[in-house]
Amino acid sequence: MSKTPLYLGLDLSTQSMSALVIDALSGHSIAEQTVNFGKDLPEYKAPSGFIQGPVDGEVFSDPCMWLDALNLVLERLSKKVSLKNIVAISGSGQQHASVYLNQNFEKKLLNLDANQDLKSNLSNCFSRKLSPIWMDNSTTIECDEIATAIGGNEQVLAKTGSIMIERFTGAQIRKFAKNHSEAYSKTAIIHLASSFCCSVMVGQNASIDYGDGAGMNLMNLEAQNWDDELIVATAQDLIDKLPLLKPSNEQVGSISSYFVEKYGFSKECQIYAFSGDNPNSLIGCGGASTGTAVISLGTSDTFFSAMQQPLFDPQGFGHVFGNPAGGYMSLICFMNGSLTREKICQSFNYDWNQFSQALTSHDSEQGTIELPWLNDEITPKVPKNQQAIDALEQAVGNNDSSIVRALIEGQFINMYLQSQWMGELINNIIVTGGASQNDEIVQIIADIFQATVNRLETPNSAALGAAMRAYQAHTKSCWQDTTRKFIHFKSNSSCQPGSYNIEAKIAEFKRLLQ
Ligand code: XUL
Repeated sequence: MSKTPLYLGLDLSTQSMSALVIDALSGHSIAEQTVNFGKDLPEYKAPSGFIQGPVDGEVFSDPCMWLDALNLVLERLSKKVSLKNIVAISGSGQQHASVYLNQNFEKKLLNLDANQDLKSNLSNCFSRKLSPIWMDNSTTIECDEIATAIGGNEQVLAKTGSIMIERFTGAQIRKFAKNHSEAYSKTAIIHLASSFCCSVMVGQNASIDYGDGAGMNLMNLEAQNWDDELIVATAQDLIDKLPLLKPSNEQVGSISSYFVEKYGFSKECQIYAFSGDNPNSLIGCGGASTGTAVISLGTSDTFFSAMQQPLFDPQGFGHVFGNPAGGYMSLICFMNGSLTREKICQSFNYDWNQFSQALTSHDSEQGTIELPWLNDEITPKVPKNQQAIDALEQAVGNNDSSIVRALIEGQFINMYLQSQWMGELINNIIVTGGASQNDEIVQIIADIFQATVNRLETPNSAALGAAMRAYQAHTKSCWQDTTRKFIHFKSNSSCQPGSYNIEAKIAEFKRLLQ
């Protein structure tokens, strides 16, 4: 077994908990384990990691399921790697999800019993059984109330880098405080998924980092502190219930003795602040510095990149978070991602090979484009587009597969247009996520953005980013060296831009919008 220093990245995502170990000498990942919530923990009855709430738009996850997953992933990992060689750990959590804990939490963390699992240790520490997660959009009223109290969304944008957003934590906290005031008053601390997991690993309440903190509509981006006005407008006594805000490379402490006893970690192993999945992915995709954008093609598509200055999206659809490597990062999230691509594929009864063929067999120069919103969209905020839905149905009837390319080009023209506010010159794009395996989609991205597109060796960019952050903070290496050491592209997968008449396509897209 390896004796070289190892670094562990944990990733608590919507559907799974993963652990990835990197070797500081070789610069490669040497072990990876995943616990899939649906498959491995079926007793939580959350096949994709979440459950719908009783009210329309409510989406929750069970934080006890996350604890069980942490036990299980570490148990599995301990069979593959000697955990005593891990010198530092950091982690990643799905952004915006919040965990509500009572006053038992802090005391209990100090005395975790290694003969029991984490859930049994911490079961009486929750003041709210379930955690609202990023898919919850039930807080429109609370968003309006907070924005009005602050003097409008322009003010919220200027303070936090985003207008009030339903899934962001501030509006979620307000809704809980309003509807469950007693349980809210029994809440001693509110963590994000990331800082909750970090607290458990270190055995004390951990801070929230600037990367994930910026996704709450509560942090003043420039002051890098809780914003007094927003805190007051959100809920009573909220300031007493929030952890401190700290830089992402903060050394939180040594690992809790629970993990030393149970899994054989070294008691010297250091824990560094956890962050959100998008800030971690920025690092784990090699996007720590400006000039490289990341496109993650998942359930929803996201586009993000490092930013020197906190420029804000004047339309209010995009977000600015803290970049764990320092400075800022932009993020835009599109609801019409893989679900829309799947819908197109299924409408024609295609498999993914036939879908790819449909993309290549139609020329982009001559082809038209279509608005890509087969489902409601948040960037821009528009309902699903009936014209596009009808056009797809008609094309299926006529067996005219040119619509496949028209819709996919429409997706990335929209992404191109919506990313223009960032004002960064993008020469390189890293694509990650399931659909990044599709060569034709990758070529369309290269053409539209006129950038070189690369794919990564490791698909789990959030866990890799967390492990890299642990390495960087522990060794105090510079980000350039850290990126060079751990980011490896898939060989022969680089894609160069071809000629593309972007102005004509944009004109057509705008015409369709009218
Ligand atoms: C970003 C967002 C999602 C979550 C879950 O704002 O809501 O990307 O971080 O991955």
